[in-house]
Amino acid sequence: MSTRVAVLGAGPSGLAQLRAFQSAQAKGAEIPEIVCFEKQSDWGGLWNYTWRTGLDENGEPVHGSMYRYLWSNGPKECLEFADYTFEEHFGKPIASYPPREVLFDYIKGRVEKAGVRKYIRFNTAVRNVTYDDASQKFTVTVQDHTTDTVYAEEFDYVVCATGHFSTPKVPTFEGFDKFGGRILHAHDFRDALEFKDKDILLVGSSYSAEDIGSQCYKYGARSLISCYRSAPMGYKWPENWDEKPNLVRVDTDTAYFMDGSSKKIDAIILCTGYLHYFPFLSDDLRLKTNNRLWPLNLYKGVVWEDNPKFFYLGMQDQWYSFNMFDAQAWYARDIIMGRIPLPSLDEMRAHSMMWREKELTLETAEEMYTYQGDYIQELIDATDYPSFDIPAVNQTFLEWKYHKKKNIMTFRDHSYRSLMTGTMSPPHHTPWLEALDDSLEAYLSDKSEMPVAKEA
Ligand code: FAD
Ligand code: NA7
Repeated sequence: MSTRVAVLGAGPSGLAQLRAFQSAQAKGAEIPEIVCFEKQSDWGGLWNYTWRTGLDENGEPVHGSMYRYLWSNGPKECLEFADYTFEEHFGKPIASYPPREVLFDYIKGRVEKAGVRKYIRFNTAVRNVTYDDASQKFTVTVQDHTTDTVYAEEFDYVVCATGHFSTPKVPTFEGFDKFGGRILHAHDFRDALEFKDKDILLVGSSYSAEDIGSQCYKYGARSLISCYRSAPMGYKWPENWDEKPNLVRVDTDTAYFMDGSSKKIDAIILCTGYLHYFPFLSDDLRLKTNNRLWPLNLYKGVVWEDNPKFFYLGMQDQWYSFNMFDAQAWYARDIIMGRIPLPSLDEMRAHSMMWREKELTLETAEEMYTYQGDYIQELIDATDYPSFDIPAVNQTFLEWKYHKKKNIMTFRDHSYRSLMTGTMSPPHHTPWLEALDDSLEAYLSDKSEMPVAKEA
């Protein structure tokens, strides 16, 4: 029987794995048999928007954490695939911060071109994965919701690409059980219009707090207050947005903060991050980490050191995203195909510790994305993934950070040069704050949403 590889999840990381194998095949290599299990009915992972929250139509925990009106939170030039550019997909240069639907379209375009949908079993949730030392095989047990059957198959390798921004981390605060308004986690936030004319409290000081708050501001929240545990976000917020030290307690309608201040609020959105959660993996295979740049036990950030036939993709905190998943998928592919030999366990551990020790010295954002860029460089140097100018991507991150610092409400109006094609992106037809229609059609059209000035 031929070598069999299971890929768990068909989000950007799982799709990168399918594309990596297909790319080797297109160059004449014989590839293993691949089966990808995806619990949703379509591919794209988080980028496949759902209005649902809680449980899905099959009773599975809803994977989606994205919301309406979500636009890329970094320049698209930093996540561009090196083997499939935005220009190739859209047939023209487009602006730098596309809304979700546009990025979803781009992700789909590459895998449609590669013809890898045939490898995916949709509506199929992975229930259990175990490894048997005697047979040296994994048993993957899944539930196919289309036929409502549970079955198991054996594999030689498993690649876990189920993401880590879907199981919410939900702290509690004194008085939550008495609060009279809605309390939700960012994972369940869907539409900013729900919070129009409301006074909102955001707990947390990272991407979700920044972006969900900005959405609520854009779509008409009356006031916002965000609070931090470690450090403020520190942007120049609009006049109806205050930033406070952490929440101490709430009563029926008021939040009390560590600096002794308080404010009446209508709703609380917990932007407190996510758990790496793999309930379907046996304990010997399960990654246990918080959201950070160098989780341990993963050689080169992908190989499960305790069992190097098991791989994880995309488990790091993400400055880089799509092209990092690619670099990881190409690397995992080449180990599976015997093109890259693995060192001894001690050497793998020593290598991981070196990266961890470096991670612990990082202080600034620039140091962090440069570190992640160095990591990606190390991976792509080892495979045939098309090389790209990582120092130039780091430079784009630097400009992005500068634009955010200058004005958090206008940073998405800036444009950057593609590091893959050299083309400068055009400005978008409408400033982000005025662009209320986030559809693909509106984004790709030339029509401004700005009101036309009346002639005198
Ligand atoms: P996911 O996209 O989470 O995909 C994992 C897949 O695994 C899903 O399809 C899921 O259904 C499937 N799966 C999970 N469990 C099972 C199971 N038991 N059985 C079968 N299938 C399963 N990144 C950016 O680059 N730019 C952005 O602007 C950006 N914005 C973001 C905004 C939000 C709100 C969030 C939460 C994340 C954002 N990200 C952004 C980061 C995001 O993590 C990556 O872009 C990307 O989606 C990660 O891909 P992935 O394949 O690793 O994981
Ligand atoms: P992150 O980036 O993991 O950030 C989580 C935030 O939540 C961070 O500011 C934490 O503060 C804060 N947090 C966590 N627990 C608490 C408690 N108990 N009290 C107060 N604050 C808390 O998650 P995000 O959802 O913002 O971003 C995830 C991805 O989504 C990101 O990659 C984007 O692409 C979109 P800390 O700094 O740890 O003190």
